[in-house]
Amino acid sequence: MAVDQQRGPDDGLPDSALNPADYSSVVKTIPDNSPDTKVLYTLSARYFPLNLKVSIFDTLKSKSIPARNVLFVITFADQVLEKPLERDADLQTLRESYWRSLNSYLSLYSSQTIDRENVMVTSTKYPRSITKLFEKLIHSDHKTYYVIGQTNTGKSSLVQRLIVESNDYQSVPVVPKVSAKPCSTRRNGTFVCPYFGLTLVDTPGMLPKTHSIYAVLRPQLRQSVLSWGATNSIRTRVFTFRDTEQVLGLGPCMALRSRGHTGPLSLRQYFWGPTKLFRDLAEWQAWLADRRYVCGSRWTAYKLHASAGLCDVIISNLGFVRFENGCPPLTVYMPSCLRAVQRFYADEDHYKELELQANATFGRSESACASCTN
Ligand SMILES: Nc1nc2c(ncn2[C@@H]2O[C@H](COP(=O)(O)OP(=O)(O)O)[C@@H](O)[C@H]2O)c(=O)[nH]1
Ligand SMILES: [Mg+2]
Repeated sequence: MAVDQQRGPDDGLPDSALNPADYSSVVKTIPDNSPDTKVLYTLSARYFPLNLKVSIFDTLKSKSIPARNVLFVITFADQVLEKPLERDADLQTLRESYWRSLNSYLSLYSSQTIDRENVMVTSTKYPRSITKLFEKLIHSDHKTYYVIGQTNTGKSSLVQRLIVESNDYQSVPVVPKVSAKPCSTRRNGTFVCPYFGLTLVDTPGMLPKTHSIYAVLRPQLRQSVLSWGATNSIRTRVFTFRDTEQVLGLGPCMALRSRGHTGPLSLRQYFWGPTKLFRDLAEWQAWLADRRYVCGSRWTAYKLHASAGLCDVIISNLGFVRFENGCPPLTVYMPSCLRAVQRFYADEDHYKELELQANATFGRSESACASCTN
């Protein structure tokens, strides 16, 4: 069977019509009072962990669906690795690490914990990862899964490939369409593999209206940002700050200011847009105010915690910056409605997470931001 990749929805909508489903309209389609229904929650490794909607457990509880029925699938594992995934052992290591991370992140907000068994890691570039997921699904008792998650986190790809995996696809008349263009899945699609009794419900992609790039960027740009995320891997750059007033711009939504730091800064980034070293502050201020990209959101300055060892700063829906050689006490500027966590590694697999606390807020009023999201 040809695995189908279409360029965009064929409903004639213009490219700028990015209409993400909201969280409540997606979960509303999961039947009430259905303790046997399961949820497969896709979390793209690119935005992990900030793309997890922590309130999912409460929502499902109101439908009598227990937390253990949620299977977290970390997709796009290939996008955040330097080497291709080639061995099941690597998959296992990743799974351990994401499981720990999920619990560490959740502990910032709730008392909920997740079992290791309920975390899987996949990449369409490593088909064995999908085989393993498939085996897990067919060995469970009740096999109806709602596949939910943010737009462009690989939900439709997963459903498509699970159907292929079932080798039962002749009995499945259509398979879901996959597209790099966000919000291509407009309504639920139910796919049944009769032989295994497996039912997969592919849902439209969600995008949070707050705490995300959706709330910040001009509408025409949201789409290209999200599509960019589906097709680009991380990049490594080394920057040298030569004086104390330089600013590093990471895409149009984040800047690092180097006051007090002059050494080289080795960064791995997964960010949309160009990375530029600004020579002086005035130029940077003009850039931040550039209304071509960003709605008139307020901006917040956060002081990063200094760290001698490896650390990451993860920004909701945008990506992450990794400080390879430790982090100097930089100030990071970003639109106030985005969230960020800083992650400190004791070693590759052990780390703790801290949400960044705002230091100062400046710029235009919040209301200008809201008016741009329509
Ligand atoms: N590199 C990579 N690309 C993927 C993976 N999963 C999906 N994609 C691509 O990401 C884009 C969005 O996938 P899609 O399944 O439509 O996402 P959905 O919006 O969540 O249904 C498509 O271009 C897919 O080919 C993955 O594991 N790795
Ligand atoms: Mg889809």
